[in-house]
Amino acid sequence: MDTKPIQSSQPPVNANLFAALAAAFPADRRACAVETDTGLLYSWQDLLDATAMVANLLESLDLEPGARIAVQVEKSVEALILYLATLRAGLVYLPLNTAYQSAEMAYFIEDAQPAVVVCGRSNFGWISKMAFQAGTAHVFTLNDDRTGSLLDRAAQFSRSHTIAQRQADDLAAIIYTSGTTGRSKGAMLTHGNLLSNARVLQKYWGWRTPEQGGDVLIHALPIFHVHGLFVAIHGALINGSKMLWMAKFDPKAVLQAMPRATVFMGVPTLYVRMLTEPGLTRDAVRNMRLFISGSAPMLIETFNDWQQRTGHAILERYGMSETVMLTSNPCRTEDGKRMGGTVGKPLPGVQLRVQDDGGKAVSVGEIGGIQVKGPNVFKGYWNMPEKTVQEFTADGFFKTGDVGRMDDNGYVTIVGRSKDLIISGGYNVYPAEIEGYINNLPGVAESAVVGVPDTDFGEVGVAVVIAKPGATVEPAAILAKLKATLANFKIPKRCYVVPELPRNAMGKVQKNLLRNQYQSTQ
Ligand code: MCA
Ligand code: AMP
Repeated sequence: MDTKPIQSSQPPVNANLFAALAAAFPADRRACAVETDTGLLYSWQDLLDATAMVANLLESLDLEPGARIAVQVEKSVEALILYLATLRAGLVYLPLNTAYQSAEMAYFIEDAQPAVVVCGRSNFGWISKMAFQAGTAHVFTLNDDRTGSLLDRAAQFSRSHTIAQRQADDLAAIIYTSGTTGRSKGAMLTHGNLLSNARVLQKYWGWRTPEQGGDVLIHALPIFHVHGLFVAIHGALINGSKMLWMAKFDPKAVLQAMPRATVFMGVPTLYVRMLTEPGLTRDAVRNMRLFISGSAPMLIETFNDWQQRTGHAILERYGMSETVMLTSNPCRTEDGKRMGGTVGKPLPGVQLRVQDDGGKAVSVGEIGGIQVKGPNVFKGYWNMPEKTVQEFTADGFFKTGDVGRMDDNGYVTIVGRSKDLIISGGYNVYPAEIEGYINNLPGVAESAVVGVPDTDFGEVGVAVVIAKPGATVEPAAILAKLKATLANFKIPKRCYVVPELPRNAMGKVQKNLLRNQYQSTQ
């Protein structure tokens, strides 16, 4: 008997995320896809042409499958095009916050071993040196004024390009997220992770296709983290929705754009800042359909104030770099009511459970560690197989490090974190990393960094430092040294030099006591 498998004449389905996004572009390719705050207009055809040219350039470099394209550039539509082109070429996108300084960049480049690095003109000198030393073959520039060697080179390539064939399990991006030990971990996300999440959110948040009247998204977040890069961009593109593109968040500019938009996404700080604008009225938001918040806890006061001023209940959702979006408050009434103070219910396809320290499920309403499973959960940490194993349970649930409870209607409330993490204005700051730098400064014996409440950023860091016997250390000098080394959002807002730190019987620093002591020292 002939046991040869039957060959199908059908080409395999392409699981490349870009293929799904491009398939959703509206039939009218001349329509505007992205409008910038400087008045530039990009059509859907422009996105297709430009991503083809950049993808052709990347493919001409003959990179290994799975090669990383590390990008530290200011927000621009060309940066968006580079992201999409990287997907299109089947390569792995690695975005880096523009606030990162040389020590941070050196770590990412050494760890990820990117084949290509793209940076702004003003950083080319030091970044290219660092990258070439680490074995990177190509360094391009991309500036926020549509210039740079990446675009110069891409201009020589064709606008025609066949989207690279990828499996759902192939890597699409690596997102670095800080670790409790102070060492950042690269979360490996696949085409399948990102596409499944984008499709679930498209339905759950009731995005309206152009045929259904269309949505218009105000995009005011940075594009080097999950919120701005994936949730916002995929949300708009997979739905053929136009984006009003803002290089930086400016509350007045967002308010001005609202009459021409329907959806806004922000971290709580953006809502807090918009609430200080007298122009935030029911009339200003008359055209808006949906306000979404996430990345950090939203105070119930902010939720209530927003509802009172605008008539809109903000939809709060919860996610992580490792998992993209996990839970969401309902958008459509048939899915339930939006409950302020909660992060809503597990999204369709996401299994979420709350367990005690002994690995047993807690009762409804009881507090425990949040664990998740689903097609959105990442493939593991780059180059850290042991760490990856540690973060999953034996039955395949990812341990989020968030502490919360679920009520009998399935709504999840996050009450804290078992990981020592500060979330400031939507950015994560790991005290262990900052303490490591402080402890290495001359004259410092030890330090503890804790998060305290802040009206603008939600939470900010405070450093408490012990000097070595006989040494004198100045708080201002410590902060100045940190500022010269670390990303600006990581710098503690205040620093105190004290004789000793409170410790428990085991000798461990009692950070809860420090939090209480320094919370009202603004
Ligand atoms: C700026 N500064 C900050 C922060 N941002 N300090 C603490 N926390 C911050 N987040 C400091 C700067 O160091 C500077 O200090 C001063 O504030 C002004 O800086 P500037 O750049 O002008 O600030 P800004 O433009 O007002 O920025 C604030 C911001 C920004 C708009 C809230 O931080 C932001 O865009 N945050 C969003 C972050 C985000 O997208 N997160 C999503 C992560 P100095 O004057 O002393 O130098 S994705 C995620 O978390 C998960 C997966 C999820 O669920 O979404
Ligand atoms: P990241 O490392 O940037 O992916 O941040 C993920 C973390 O942000 C989560 O583990 C949560 O601690 C936090 N987070 C995200 N969304 C929310 C939210 N809506 N409420 C409270 N915490 C959130």
